[in-house]
Amino acid sequence: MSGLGTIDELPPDYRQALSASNVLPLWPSLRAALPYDKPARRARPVAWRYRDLRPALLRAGELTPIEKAERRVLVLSNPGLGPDAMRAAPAIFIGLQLILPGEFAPNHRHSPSAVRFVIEGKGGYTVVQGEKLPMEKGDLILTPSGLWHQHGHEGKEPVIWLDALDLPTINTLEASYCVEGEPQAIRNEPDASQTRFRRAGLLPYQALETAPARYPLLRYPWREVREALHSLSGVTPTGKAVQLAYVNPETGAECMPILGFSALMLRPGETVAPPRRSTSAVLHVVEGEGEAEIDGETLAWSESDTIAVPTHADVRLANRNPRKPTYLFQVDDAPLQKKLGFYEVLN
Ligand code: 1HN
Repeated sequence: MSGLGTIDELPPDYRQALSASNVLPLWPSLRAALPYDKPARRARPVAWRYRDLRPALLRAGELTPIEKAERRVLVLSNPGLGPDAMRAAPAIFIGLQLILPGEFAPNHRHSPSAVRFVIEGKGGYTVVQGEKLPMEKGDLILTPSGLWHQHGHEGKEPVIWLDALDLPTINTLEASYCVEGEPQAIRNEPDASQTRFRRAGLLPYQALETAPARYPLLRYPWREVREALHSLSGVTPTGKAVQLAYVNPETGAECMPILGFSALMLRPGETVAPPRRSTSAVLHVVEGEGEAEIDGETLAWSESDTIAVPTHADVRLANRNPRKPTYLFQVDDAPLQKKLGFYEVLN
């Protein structure tokens, strides 16, 4: 693999002496740590089919009461990242969470940042710092680092959502921890998407006179995202991605510090080949059916499936339905890569 030698070429007494001093030679591992031209990727393209996950999640509802689980979550584990990896992609934790009618997931806050993307069911809600955020299919709900959050369910059917967290990065930093709290007092007013931030381009005037808030908007209703995708599609040439980024309305920057979120629309029969990027990503199907071709591997998808896309991958996304659009929700680690200065669009 390289001209740098292997650990076995070194005399045993030398290796033992290094090891006894808690020291390693770099050169046998240098090329693995720093490969030429392209990262050595362990994460694989993977599809998790909702028709397989849903029964398993409902069974977890029978097996494990919420009081015991705290959060009833099945974790999407990318097999390339090891047998028990709590990672769908290198920097992305994805879980599917179930909450049953009448259940309450207790108030806590933690150092990792999380978002929820609602898959099915009516009547679920999350409370963040006293703000009650209704959860309808396709809504994006933010629970940023350090903010109190609890979940509840006032409906009749199971509610299932996708959790996306920056947990892998926070864990690598050995900085992940959680604090429990008393149930929050809920403010009796609609969430900010219905009051302060009714439409893009308009801000409460006061926002111009103070420093921008870090997390002014915590809920992005799907109804509005879907409508905006349709409007954007009218001015986007066929084959070009119709894609909207979820941003902080006061700064225009990505809404969370490590993970980025966007919504994509593939028009009936359309294929889109986005440029290769240095980020990894997870795609979740909101509606529609089609195929992803990732580094030559074809993965079929239908509604509520979830797909992992490794870094530097060649990707083609095809909507196989000739009559209906497909909508995808994308999570990536672009905000972190941009902050670290190595984000690249490769072609
Ligand atoms: C968490 O706090 C939630 O609050 C969901 O709903 C998933 C996965 C790992 C660590 C914390 C939640 C989580 C989590």
